[in-house]
Amino acid sequence: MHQVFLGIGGNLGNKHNNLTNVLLLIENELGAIRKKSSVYETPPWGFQAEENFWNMVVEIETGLNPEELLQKIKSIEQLFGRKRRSENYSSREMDIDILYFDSHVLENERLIIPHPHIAERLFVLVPLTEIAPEKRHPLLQKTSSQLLENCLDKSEIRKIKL
Ligand code: PH2
Ligand code: MG
Ligand code: MG
Repeated sequence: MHQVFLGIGGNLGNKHNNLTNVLLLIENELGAIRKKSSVYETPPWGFQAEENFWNMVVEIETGLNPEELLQKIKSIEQLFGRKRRSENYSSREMDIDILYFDSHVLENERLIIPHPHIAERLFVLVPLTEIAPEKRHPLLQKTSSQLLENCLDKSEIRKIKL
């Protein structure tokens, strides 16, 4: 079995329902959820949009390999009506990113693991540090807490009381 951290988020549609539903789909299709962060409201990072995101991070245990996991993630994203709206960042109903896959380092045309932007994004580091403060980034060799401390992103992110 593999320990995988997923970053989840969206800024279109009913964000509360979408997160509730995606957690069920993750449990059914990808693997058991071992840890689940709080949900955070976060401003769009890297592009302009009206709607803020709701983001969270979960730790799952899966028997899938990275390619199988990616294929299933894409099918799940499509269930939420996600369409490729542009080559750049754009608003979306649901995005599921593989942050870490055990401590593997992997790069091909479809997939880069660890996710290349972990260290730059408060919307990832805050929920990740909440559930895995000591998890070490296999390339940067820093824990989530250390990455958070060094992060230059100063976005205002807010824990949502659900
Ligand atoms: N995802 C992006 C780009 N920007 N900003 C926030 N706040 N949350 C996201 O999940 C997000 C983003 C690309 O996937
Ligand atoms: Mg993403
Ligand atoms: Mg993605």
